[in-house]
Amino acid sequence: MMSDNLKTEYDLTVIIPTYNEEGNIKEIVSQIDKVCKKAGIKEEILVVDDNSPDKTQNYVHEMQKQMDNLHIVVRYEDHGLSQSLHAGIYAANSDLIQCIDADLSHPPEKIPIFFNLLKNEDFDMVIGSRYVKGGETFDWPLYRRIISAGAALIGRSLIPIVRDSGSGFFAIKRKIIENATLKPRGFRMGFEILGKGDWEKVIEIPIVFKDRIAGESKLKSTVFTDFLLQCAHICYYNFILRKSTNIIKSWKMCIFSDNN
Ligand SMILES: Nc1nc2c(ncn2[C@@H]2O[C@H](COP(=O)(O)OP(=O)(O)OP(=O)(O)O)[C@@H](O)[C@H]2O)c(=O)[nH]1
Ligand SMILES: [Mg+2]
Repeated sequence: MMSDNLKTEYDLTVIIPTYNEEGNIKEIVSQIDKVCKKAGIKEEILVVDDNSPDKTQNYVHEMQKQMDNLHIVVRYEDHGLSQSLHAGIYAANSDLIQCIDADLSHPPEKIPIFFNLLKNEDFDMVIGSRYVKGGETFDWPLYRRIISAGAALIGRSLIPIVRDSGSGFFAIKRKIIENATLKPRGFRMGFEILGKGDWEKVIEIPIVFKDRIAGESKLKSTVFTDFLLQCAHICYYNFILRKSTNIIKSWKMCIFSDNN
């Protein structure tokens, strides 16, 4: 168990979920560390690995010899991306959390922008978005663009103020999930937080999403079913259990705001 004192030791925890990322882990860790050092952010880097059989863990242990801000959680059960992010958020030693993929698809140089919006502009959640002006996906085949845009559209039917609710590049204040009953599954942890978390101010910033170069995609055919189940649970949580008003709140924000 982490002591509460430690939570103030870092300004930000950057969580990297990994499964077989030996071709990317060293590069992403060093890029994050460089960007944060340059911006004066004292960051913890927390790798959450689902017991990868490749060299991901070995490389992290190697880098830990030079970096005392690099930590790793290895999970042995309930394999999954959202479950790993959830575990990482609870293991983090700071109250501001950034999630980023390991495969260099997300630009680490944007981390100081996320951090500033949480810390100084009082946003509760910041989302790196492919679907706002200036954002895009690079090198994606047509079928992937269609599936991703379709899922984004379904996401918008529940939380219309956010265009890219499926983005894995997002940052939160940890307090917004303290009282939420999250049911992490699939690849859309940010959407789970949007549907159930206790947020007031959310913003999207444009990102260019690049296709991975090293390693293989872990996207499974079940992610779409997971997403539909997640949508159903978010509706149940909002309308039957009445534990959140996020769907209605976000529709009201959308209707009464000039920006949407
Ligand atoms: N801990 C953990 N991490 C995972 C799991 N599945 C994927 N990841 C990590 O989550 C991030 C996103 O996974 P990707 O396979 O890149 O998924 P994607 O970006 O939607 O798909 P591509 O564009 O094809 O790469 C990467 O850092 C993966 O290593 C998992 O089951 N457990
Ligand atoms: Mg990827």
